Amino acid sequence: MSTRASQARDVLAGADPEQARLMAEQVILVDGKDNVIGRMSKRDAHLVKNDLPLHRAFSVLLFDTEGRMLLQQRADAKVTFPAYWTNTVCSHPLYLPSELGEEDKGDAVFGAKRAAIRKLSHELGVSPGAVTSTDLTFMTRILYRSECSDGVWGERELDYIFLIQKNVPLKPEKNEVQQVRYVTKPELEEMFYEAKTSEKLKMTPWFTIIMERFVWPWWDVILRDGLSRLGELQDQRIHRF
Ligand code: DMA
Ligand code: MN
Repeated sequence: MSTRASQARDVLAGADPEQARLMAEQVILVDGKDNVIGRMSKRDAHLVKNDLPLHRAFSVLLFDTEGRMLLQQRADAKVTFPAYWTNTVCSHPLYLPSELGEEDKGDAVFGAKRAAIRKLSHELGVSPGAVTSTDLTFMTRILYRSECSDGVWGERELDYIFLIQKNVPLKPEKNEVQQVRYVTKPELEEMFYEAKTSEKLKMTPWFTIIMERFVWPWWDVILRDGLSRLGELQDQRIHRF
């Protein structure tokens, strides 16, 4: 291919068609204090050459009633971080009245909960009735930046962290998720050790941050008391990494 042709080649050329289609979704652009400043396609908001515009995201960590955490391995079809292991589900609230929180008195957390329920259904086949907004416990927000190894794609997000403890039937969507696995604390410690010491297993950067900074101690509380005492550990801050 000539240089000119390769320059003209779209960043999504060769991408999985369904994942390329989803790149048209409109994500919510925010400033560093989480004020909404606009919208952008998921595609444009994840390009390193656009300086990775800061946008709103969410990460859900679901525990079963035995206190095991549900992980997923991202599908090879994913444009960003394909085949990486990560927390139960992550995605973006979309620039829609329902997911901005406009239908809930401007409550952005509630908007993110609606998005989380939508993606639990889309990625893992959790029927929307099986997990409701009251099952989602909001914990905190993080702001982080991370580039994919391809140098083209990356993340710079203001990420809302939610916990769930519930046993739910799963039916993973193959275009999103290639495997799911419930892990105990020692099993996840082993996976992080393997990710650090070999190339065979990769963990997403945001899951690594969330675990190291927050979830290891939260997990002890969950094993002892379920989610009932976690309110004390919740905060309204934006933690920067
Ligand atoms: C984006 O997740 C959100 C975080 C917290 C990294 P994702 O790439 O899985 O989003 P989507 O499923 O919408 O592609
Ligand atoms: Mn993102």
